[in-house]
Amino acid sequence: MNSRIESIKAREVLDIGCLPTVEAEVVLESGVMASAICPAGTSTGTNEAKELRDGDKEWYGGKGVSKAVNNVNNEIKKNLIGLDVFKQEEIDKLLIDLDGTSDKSRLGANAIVATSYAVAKAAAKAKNVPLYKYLLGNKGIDLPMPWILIISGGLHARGNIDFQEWLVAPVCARSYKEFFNITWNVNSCAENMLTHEMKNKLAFSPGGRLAPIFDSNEEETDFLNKAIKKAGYIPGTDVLVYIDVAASHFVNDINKYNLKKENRNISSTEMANYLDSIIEKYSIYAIEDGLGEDDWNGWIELTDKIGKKVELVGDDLFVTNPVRLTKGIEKNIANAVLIKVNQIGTITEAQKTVKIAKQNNYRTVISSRSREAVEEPIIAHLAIGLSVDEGKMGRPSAINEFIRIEELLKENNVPFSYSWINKF
Ligand code: 2PG
Ligand code: MG
Repeated sequence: MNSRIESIKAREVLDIGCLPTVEAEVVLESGVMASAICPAGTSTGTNEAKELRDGDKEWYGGKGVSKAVNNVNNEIKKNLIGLDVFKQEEIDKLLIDLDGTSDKSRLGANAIVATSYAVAKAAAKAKNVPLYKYLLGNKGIDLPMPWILIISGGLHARGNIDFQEWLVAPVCARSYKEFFNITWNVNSCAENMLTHEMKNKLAFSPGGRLAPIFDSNEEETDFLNKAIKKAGYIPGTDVLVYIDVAASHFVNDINKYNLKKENRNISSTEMANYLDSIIEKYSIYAIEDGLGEDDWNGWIELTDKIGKKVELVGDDLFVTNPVRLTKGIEKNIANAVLIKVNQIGTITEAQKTVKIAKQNNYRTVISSRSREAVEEPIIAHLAIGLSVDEGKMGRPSAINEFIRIEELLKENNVPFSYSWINKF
């Protein structure tokens, strides 16, 4: 059978932040070959699957991934050779069982993710279809709503402000092509305002995004609101706004939320009230990780307060984990889940989480990690292929892939829809 895996090889390559990560390459008996690169997070949740880093200070300051690479080249390779590449679920299960831990820490989530990705890519290539189509099977093609990052904060921007991300989605667009032009307009207005009118606030994150230095999270939000208006759009109507509070990363020892720039330590209840006031005032559409990853009681209160007004997304809270999401659903917490394959480890597990979310009417938002390889556009395929509602797209590589996919679908008259057009 020529769809059998003939060999697997991994290597240490660099992500956008120039830190090592795992690339895996799968070769089939037919000669088909596909490779994939594992992403990494900067603000990771405590309950995520664990990537394996060498810890050898002489090798990339301890951040090397040669152990994870060796695990692919030896143990994983030995067990996957001869398997049918179309059996993604079985292969992912084998990877989980082989690792044997609950958090993928023995073989390394980075080794497992790169392998799971490369297997899926090789299977799609063997079928001669794009990866998203392979993952969709017979389901129809719906192009999800992207969210584009405009402002960075928190751990992504050396703490210029407490909250981590402000993103936009111009739902007044009628295609991806138009969509990305409008996000560019908003970003460009924001940058111009900072360059010409508010010079002392201008700053950039290590990832090259705007990271203005205002005195409060509300001022950052107000600034984005003004930039959207200046670009000629109505916030909350033409252009939706999404804030990733990433609150797990500023909870202090006494379980209070430490808003450094505002010089305040506030309780879950006060955080919920603060977020409530911001969403009302600035017509915010979505709030992610408004409270910390283990503040389950706080989340109940937050959901009661704003769950009907906004999309309330759990990232560090659920970590794409079916068990944590199920617990959240039982407690009636949040109403949307962020999906990051490397938080859980395999494509199959992420698909399971998406399924549980859909069955319970939770919105699904796939997300890039803050550190992806420049040439890896897999997130765009996963967004469409896993049928999620929305996608936080961090890098041009993913955006470019969306542009290509949209163009090809139109050129070839393939039927597809945009779930977000005319919805808001
Ligand atoms: C997040 C992500 C994506 P990171 O918190 O949602 O922006 O960041 O990859 O650093 O966890
Ligand atoms: Mg997040």
